[in-house]
Amino acid sequence: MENRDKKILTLCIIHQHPMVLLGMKKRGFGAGRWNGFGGKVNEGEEIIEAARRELLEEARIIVDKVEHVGILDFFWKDKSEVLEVNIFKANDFKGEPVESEEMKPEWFHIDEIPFMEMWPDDKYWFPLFLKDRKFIGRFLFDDSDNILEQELREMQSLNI
Ligand code: 8OG
Repeated sequence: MENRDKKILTLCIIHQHPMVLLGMKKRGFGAGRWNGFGGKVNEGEEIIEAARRELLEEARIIVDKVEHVGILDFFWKDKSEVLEVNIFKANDFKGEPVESEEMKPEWFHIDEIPFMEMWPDDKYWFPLFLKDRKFIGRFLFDDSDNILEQELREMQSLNI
């Protein structure tokens, strides 16, 4: 496990209770799914700065205060790649979300989150996210992105 190539990614979701801002991913990895905004962390970039940059690039909004709320590792049965997705929450932002080449933003009521059109793991951790909890976890997928194994733990802090 330790030798697998690990990619560090961000995922930022705006939560203005009772609404969350998601985007329809228009191209690339995860296309056709609703998700938060995010992507790969560049060399030498702080993870939190990467989260802010992706929000600006993908939704054209600026966030100041963002909270690191989750770390999820994703594995695939027949791939050596591991994704570490760092999940962030922001309540306030500047600007108006607009469609970019990558994402089409839309607000959803927390009772109407489109889990059927999201990554299959999201329905497990989103309830913790909405309750302002912190969490870590790992999900193992098959090559059709079905979950084969999972672990999810609520944490007091992510300083592990
Ligand atoms: O740069 P790129 O768009 O390929 O980055 C992938 C984005 O998708 C990044 O924000 C992290 C996010 N992501 C995964 N896996 C999962 C997942 O299982 N659930 C959710 N909600 N997001 C994921 O890479």
